[in-house]
Amino acid sequence: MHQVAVDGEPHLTTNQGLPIADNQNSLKAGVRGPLLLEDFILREKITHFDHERIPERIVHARGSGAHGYFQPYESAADITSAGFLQDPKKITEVFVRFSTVAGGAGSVDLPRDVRGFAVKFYTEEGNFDLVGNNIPVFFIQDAMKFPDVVHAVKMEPDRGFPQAASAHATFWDFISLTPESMHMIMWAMSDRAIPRSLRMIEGFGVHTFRFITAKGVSRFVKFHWRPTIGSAAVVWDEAVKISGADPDFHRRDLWEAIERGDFPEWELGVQVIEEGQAADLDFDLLDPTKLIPEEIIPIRMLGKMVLNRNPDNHFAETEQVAYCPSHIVPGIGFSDDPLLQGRLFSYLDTQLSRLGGPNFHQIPVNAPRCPFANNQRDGLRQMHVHKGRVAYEPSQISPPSAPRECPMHGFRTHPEAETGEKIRKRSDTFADHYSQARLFYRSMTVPEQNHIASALAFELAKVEIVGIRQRMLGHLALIDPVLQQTVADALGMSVKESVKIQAAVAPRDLALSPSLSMIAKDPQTLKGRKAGILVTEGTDASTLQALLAAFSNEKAAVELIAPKIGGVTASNGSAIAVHHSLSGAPSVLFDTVVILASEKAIGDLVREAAAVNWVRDAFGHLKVIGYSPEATALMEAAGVEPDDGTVLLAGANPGKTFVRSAKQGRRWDREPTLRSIG
Ligand code: HDD
Repeated sequence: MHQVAVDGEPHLTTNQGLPIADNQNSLKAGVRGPLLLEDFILREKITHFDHERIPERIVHARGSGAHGYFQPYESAADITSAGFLQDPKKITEVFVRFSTVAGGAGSVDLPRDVRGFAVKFYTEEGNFDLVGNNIPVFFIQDAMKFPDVVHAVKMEPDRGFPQAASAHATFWDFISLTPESMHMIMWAMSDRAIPRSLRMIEGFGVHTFRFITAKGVSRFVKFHWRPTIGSAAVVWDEAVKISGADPDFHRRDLWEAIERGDFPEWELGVQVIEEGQAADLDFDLLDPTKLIPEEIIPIRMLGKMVLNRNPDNHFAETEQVAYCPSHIVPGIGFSDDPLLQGRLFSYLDTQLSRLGGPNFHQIPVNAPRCPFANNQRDGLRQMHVHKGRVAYEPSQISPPSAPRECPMHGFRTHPEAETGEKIRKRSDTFADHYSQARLFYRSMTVPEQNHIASALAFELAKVEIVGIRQRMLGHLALIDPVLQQTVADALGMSVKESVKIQAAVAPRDLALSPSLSMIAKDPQTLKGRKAGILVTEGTDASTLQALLAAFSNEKAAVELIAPKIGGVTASNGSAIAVHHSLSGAPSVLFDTVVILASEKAIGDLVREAAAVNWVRDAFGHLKVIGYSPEATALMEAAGVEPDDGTVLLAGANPGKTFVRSAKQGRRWDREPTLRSIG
């Protein structure tokens, strides 16, 4: 939009460019009279406002986006001819949108849910959209079932709740009758579904894709995104509380990290499977409910993505961005995965209704950065003024600049031989629904296994229909009998009540894959994490300085919290400005916390429920807590039993002492002393 300057001043105008004299008052018949229909300025403004919202995405409606770039480490020409993967100097612009799946656009950021991880690469050969999730497998094997699984998880249609939650009868009704979903259920009930930050999620292309070389050699690939600062989750009780304390927790975290220059980064990698190797795997590569353990086929890292710019406008970019798995570039191809094949249709179709017609590719966030030209014309929201009389080819009267086919460099589908009857049938090679569910569950550390059991018990306790719970217990028996027993106990049910499920293929004990565990891979870092320091009147200035320096050294963000937003005066008389008042910043918002209370302030803090809860929650959420000697009374009031994750800040170098402990992350060994499964 152009700024309208009259006399050197910027002016408000109507959409027709008419300068507006008064933006405060509508046109009335007398100062106290009714509004006049004649007021075209009011009508234009209100009409535009009335149409501000567009249909939200049926899934993944809640999303947060960012701009950035991708750069390869080296040429991947030996496996793909994709232009953006040929040269380590080539930088490709990207736009990423992270999302939850079930909730509406205004829902909270931290329900238990899968996270979408969609990347648009604006390559010189056209846009490549990698539309993945933070979980490497999916609930269903065939696109035919997608509307069913989505209707089951969305709020129930008669009552309009629950919003953004799978803990209700219709979801578990569907799941309990869909054995193919069991592997994904293990992931969805794991800590992966309550991430600490979008900056810390892994991403997966889920399906098997193809990489094709310039010579036409095709190999199968699975795409992986790995955050360079490691993956982490919150604990469930924290997720519940964060949803109230900051419904925008993930969106804000992503925005603030980019604003402070702490740019989120991921490595992009692929597992490469030679065509002949596919038959050696103990499952079908076309089945999207299966993964290939890294221990069997390691990931080859191709390059790094950095998100370094926040959107200028949430609606124009994050809301209007349109990803389609069918947006592909030469050197990359599809497999016959029946879920992927269905997606190739669905996304284009959804953009037509969401973005109002076939020209959504002209919206700036969607437009290729390379030139694009064809003979498609007109349509709703056409922004181009196409010139000339020819909108077809071949033509002998079109100008030399008219677009022509490009046999040398154009996209070619890999010529895979296909034969077969027309048939509606699931391949027998897709029938083992339990072995990889077991593999995932058994590859977790003990705390992670406990969390899966707790999540199942929580969710199933919200299902009032006993038969659904009994059927789920039957599935759990096939995944792991100990898990079945633990969940049954937590529900106050007996395993004898379980519905006996006949597995189409008896589950097998596959070799475990420790790389699936987040805790086992915890990088033990404070980088990208956030510390909260509670300060009071008279806080010891030198301890505070030592802590700030130590956190900065570790590249951790720090926020100060005081009983009042006006800040405090430290022991040396300096005024300390703070980011939050105590009531607005519960400890769930921080990865690690410190209480720097002074002698004169501690009495008031101990009497303040918000302060006691601050400490009690941080302890319950297994965080490392630092405290000044004067704050001991608050630790006691919160019922904290000192352990190696509670650090008394006394002696020389309190900053170093504290970060050494805080870097080790949550104290999982504290958990069994605080919480039972269920
Ligand atoms: Fe999908 C959106 C990821 C299966 C149909 N999907 C959507 C988004 C992500 C995924 C990340 C949000 C994109 C954005 O931020 O705008 N979807 C997946 C993954 C799947 C998957 C990883 C399985 C491996 N999806 C899937 C199937 C279908 C769809 C089987 C339909 C047959 N998905 C859609 C959709 C959405 C969508 C209805 C809603 C909004 C949109 O496309 O643009 O077309």
